[in-house]
Amino acid sequence: MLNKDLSTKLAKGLLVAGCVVTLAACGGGFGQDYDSPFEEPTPTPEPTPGPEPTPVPAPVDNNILPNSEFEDGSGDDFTGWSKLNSADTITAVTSDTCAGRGMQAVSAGGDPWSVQVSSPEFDTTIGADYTATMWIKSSVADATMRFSTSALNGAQYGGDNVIGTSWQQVVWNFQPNSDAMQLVLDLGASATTYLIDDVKIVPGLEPDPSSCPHTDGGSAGPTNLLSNGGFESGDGDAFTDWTVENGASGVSATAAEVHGGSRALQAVAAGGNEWDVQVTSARADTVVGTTYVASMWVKAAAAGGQVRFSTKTDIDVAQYQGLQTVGTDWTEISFEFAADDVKTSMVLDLGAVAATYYIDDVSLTEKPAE
Ligand SMILES: [Ca+2]
Ligand SMILES: [Ca+2]
Repeated sequence: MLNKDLSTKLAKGLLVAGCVVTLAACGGGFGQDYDSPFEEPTPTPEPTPGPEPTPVPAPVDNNILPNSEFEDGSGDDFTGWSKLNSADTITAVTSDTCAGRGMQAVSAGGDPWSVQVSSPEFDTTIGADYTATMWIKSSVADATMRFSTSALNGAQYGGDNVIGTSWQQVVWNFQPNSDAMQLVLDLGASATTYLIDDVKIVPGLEPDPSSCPHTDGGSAGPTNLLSNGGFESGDGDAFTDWTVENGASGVSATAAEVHGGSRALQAVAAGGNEWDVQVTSARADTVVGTTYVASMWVKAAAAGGQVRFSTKTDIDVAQYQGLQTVGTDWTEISFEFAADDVKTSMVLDLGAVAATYYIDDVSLTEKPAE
């Protein structure tokens, strides 16, 4: 069943791959001025489709695009995404999505770039094969949209995709011309309202194997009560919605060791008290007596690290997890506790032993009913 579905998608991917249009360079200046319309590309000859790929045995989530399911962001913002044109018409929706939050874009019909949004930047290998995918539906039949890229060495453009009124996955195979780029959604060509979710980029030629709505019934799972739990937002070594309480000189952002997205927290501890290196989340709304699960993904540069969660509230009675051993592979550490206040910050206590830690994808969720 799984393989059959996947084969269908792979075949679909190949079809679209046959329509790929690649433009190597399209004049200087692109990337500095996002408000300028793209130059129209000169189509290059269509590439010959490659051999039928061998279906992979099971879906593998190797997406490299941060916030690809639009779950992060408040109001109509999508963390890491930039609305380049017609920003007012690009909003967040929570119904009729693949799961959780999605993006709505209203277009009056015009130039492809007149409604335009770009993804967070992602690192690439120049010339390698990548596959961008997106789930999208239109309020009218036969709308057209395309993918493009924004990068130092010039934009690249996909061909037009015809979008109907049911959810469909559009696929674009491309070869980056720069070692970092943004994926751009050009949504302005048709007069329609689009709904969009699950924008993914994976290395290679096989499309992301996601379904829409998600096969778990459309639920995004428990809501993460922490904002910026993936540490994707923040300038320099700062992290939006996180506060370094102690040991700030050892806390920085890293792009080299990440569990998800393109940014994680690095903490260098000298060894001492648990709280000597301490990073605290923004306050989350919690219900007194309700059980919550805090989780972080963590690894250390060398074996023997020890970290823990604790809580911080206004009632000044913290709850502490026992120290958890951290090895050199990414490990998920979870801490279950009953909230004792209406606002709770999660605290990462990283100071106990001398180690360098990498931390990513911190979440706080209500424990599901059993
Ligand atoms: Ca979503
Ligand atoms: Ca991250």
